Amino acid sequence: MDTVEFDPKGDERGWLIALENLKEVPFEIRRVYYIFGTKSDFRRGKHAHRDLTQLAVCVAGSCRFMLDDGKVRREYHLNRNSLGLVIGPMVWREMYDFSQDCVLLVLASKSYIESDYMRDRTEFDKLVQSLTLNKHEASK
Ligand code: T46
Repeated sequence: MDTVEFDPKGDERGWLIALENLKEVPFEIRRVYYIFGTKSDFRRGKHAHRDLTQLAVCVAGSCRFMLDDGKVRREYHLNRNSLGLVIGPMVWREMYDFSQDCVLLVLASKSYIESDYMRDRTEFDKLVQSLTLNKHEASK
């Protein structure tokens, strides 16, 4: 999980930000979706993905992300359309504090597969623990 600052191209007409595969976007884009009209007192997400990388950007308005890889928990405020947030696999995410005008654009490395979602926090914590143990064993 990391933030990336895009380079807006501006002239007297206004602004443009371009995002390309393997350049600003660190993977091949397979899917695009956008989230809008979220009420400010609702939290979205509350899940992790087994094998998916995404880049999220608030192209209008703002929202906050809480990302937690089972060891480190961080909060991000996506409050400008030049700020992208890269979210790798095995990261618990929650999005909240959506402004009324928020349009959250998400670029994804894979098609939509419901079985890729882990929506149970206990299951996620167990998997993180076993992956950490396996890594530790392999490094011996
Ligand atoms: C994520 C965060 C940032 C589809 O049919 N196709 C899609 O590509 C997606 C993303 C969702 N859906 C359906 C599944 C649900 O019936 O749209 C409905 C809402 O999806 P969900 O409740 O998963 O939305 P969020 O905002 O909780 O999470 C979404 C993404 O699903 C998730 O991958 O990382 O945004």
